[in-house]
Amino acid sequence: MKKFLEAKGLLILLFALLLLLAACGSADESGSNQEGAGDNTEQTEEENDAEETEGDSEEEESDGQAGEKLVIGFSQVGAESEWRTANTKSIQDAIKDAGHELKFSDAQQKQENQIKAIRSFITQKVDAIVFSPVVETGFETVLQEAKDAGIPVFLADRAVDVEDDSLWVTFLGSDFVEEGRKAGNWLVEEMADEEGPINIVELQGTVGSAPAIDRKQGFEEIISQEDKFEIIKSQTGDFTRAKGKEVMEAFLKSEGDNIDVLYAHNDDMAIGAIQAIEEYGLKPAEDITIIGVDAVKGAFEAMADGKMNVTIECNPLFGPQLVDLIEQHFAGEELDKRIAVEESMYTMDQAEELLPTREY
Ligand code: GYE
Repeated sequence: MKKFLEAKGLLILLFALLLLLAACGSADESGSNQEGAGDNTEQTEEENDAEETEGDSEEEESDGQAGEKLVIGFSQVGAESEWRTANTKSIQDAIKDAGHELKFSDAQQKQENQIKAIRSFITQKVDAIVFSPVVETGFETVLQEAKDAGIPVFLADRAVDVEDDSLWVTFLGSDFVEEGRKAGNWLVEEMADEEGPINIVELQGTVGSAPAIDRKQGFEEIISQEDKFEIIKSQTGDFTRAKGKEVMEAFLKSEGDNIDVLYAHNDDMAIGAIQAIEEYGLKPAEDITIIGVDAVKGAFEAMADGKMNVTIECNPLFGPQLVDLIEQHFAGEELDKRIAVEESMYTMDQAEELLPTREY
């Protein structure tokens, strides 16, 4: 019995020693890796057996290694516009072309659907999540859940408004404030010789979405520098043609000939509004100056027909760039928190020539 106790004591001592060694090893590892690659380096450490057997979910659920096939969950906003359709295809194609597996979810412009989709990606233990948030706020909890599960989140197209920016790896998307400024600057120049008041109606994007908030802000920042401009009506058209038409009908009903300019936060709403203007008996682009954002084919067609004046480019074709960033992350590279897509602006006189070359 004594011998047995002695042997047991020795075993316990040995085990404790082993545990101590394992603990030192893992502390060292995570320390050096965090410096090297930011917040989500846990992903590449799944070989740490001690942690694995203890059931640490952060370590368990990540098997993305550099050059490896990844399982990527993509929570998309919806299918509300031409821009969105092009963006969905670009991201889906890029993920598949790079040999990764895609799990896709369309939120139909509803935040609760996106929260559900992200939770389901977490349960399915995907390697990475691509997320285009419908609105900016209200995603803290679910993003924290993804972080706790050790799954890196890549924001595509739209930003979130959360305090802790370690909840996502990087944000790849357009500078919407700058797009609003471009729209404002174009109008200021176009109307340089006109006397005021110049009455503007605004079709806003989805309430609470980054592009709606930012495009409004950038535009107002510029036009507010001159007294002659006034936004007389501003309402959401939810980024869709149908809603754009419906709201423009209401604007025309109450303001009619008083309207000089339409600023639409996307081309689809502008195109819907053009129909409303024609049905009301006014000439789009002549009686009412029309500004859109996105530079989709539909806007080029409207401009070539002389029905729309200008569109500010917002490029949706960033799928390949996004996949590169995801792969860089899994290769241990540190990414900038904010990566902007470069874009331009196109007017009516360029439309016919450029239309055949437009990719979206
Ligand atoms: O401008 C609009 C779409 O988030 C940039 O969403 C995107 C916007 C785009 O529905 O057409």
